[in-house]
Amino acid sequence: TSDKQLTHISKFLSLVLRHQPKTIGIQLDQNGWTDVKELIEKANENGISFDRDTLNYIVATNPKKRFAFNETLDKIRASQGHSIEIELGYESQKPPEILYHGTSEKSVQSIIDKGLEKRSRQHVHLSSDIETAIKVGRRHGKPVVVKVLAEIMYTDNFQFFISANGVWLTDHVPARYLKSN
Ligand code: HQG
Repeated sequence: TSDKQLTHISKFLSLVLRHQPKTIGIQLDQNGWTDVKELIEKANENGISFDRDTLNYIVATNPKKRFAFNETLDKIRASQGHSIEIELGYESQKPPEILYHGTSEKSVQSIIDKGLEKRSRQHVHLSSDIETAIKVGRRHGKPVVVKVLAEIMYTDNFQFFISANGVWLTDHVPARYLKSN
């Protein structure tokens, strides 16, 4: 399997495990898990062919570690990024003093006015390092990094979660918790 094919399969997995399981007739349980055998079968029926070894390879080598198997290795889910409503079950934890959010230049004014909103996803996505935020922002245009006063938010009883692949998640960042420089 070539790198190009692996990326194609990985994008397909993001689509069905985060957004549209129904397009291939699979279901996610309330925690986002789906049966590995069924996923492979239904994917193959829908023209995306890969076997269990290839899936193992993708899960292990995916640059953002987007997918995870359960303990018994018969189920798989995306570790974050969902638009459909599921309960990831991560425990709330204290974030670092500052977390970063990458966005595009064109969204900055609206973010300063309204704070960070989760939009189509289940959470606002934040990172503990600026480099990751720049990459995330670049997906949307000219990147701008917004600083979030995460520890103060936490002290004010906002919840923060860290996904299995190291992305910080929260529900909403009111504008007053954005740092101005
Ligand atoms: C913006 C990728 C205007 C927000 C990444 C973002 C991440 C506002 C966009 C993950 C706003 C939503 C998520 C406001 C937020 N006014 N714009 N008030 N509040 N926005 O893609 O964080 O590669 O849903 O700045 O690495 O970009 O897919 O969120 O630009 O971890 O694994 O609304 O997706 O991971 O865009 O990215 P998205 P995101 P994967």
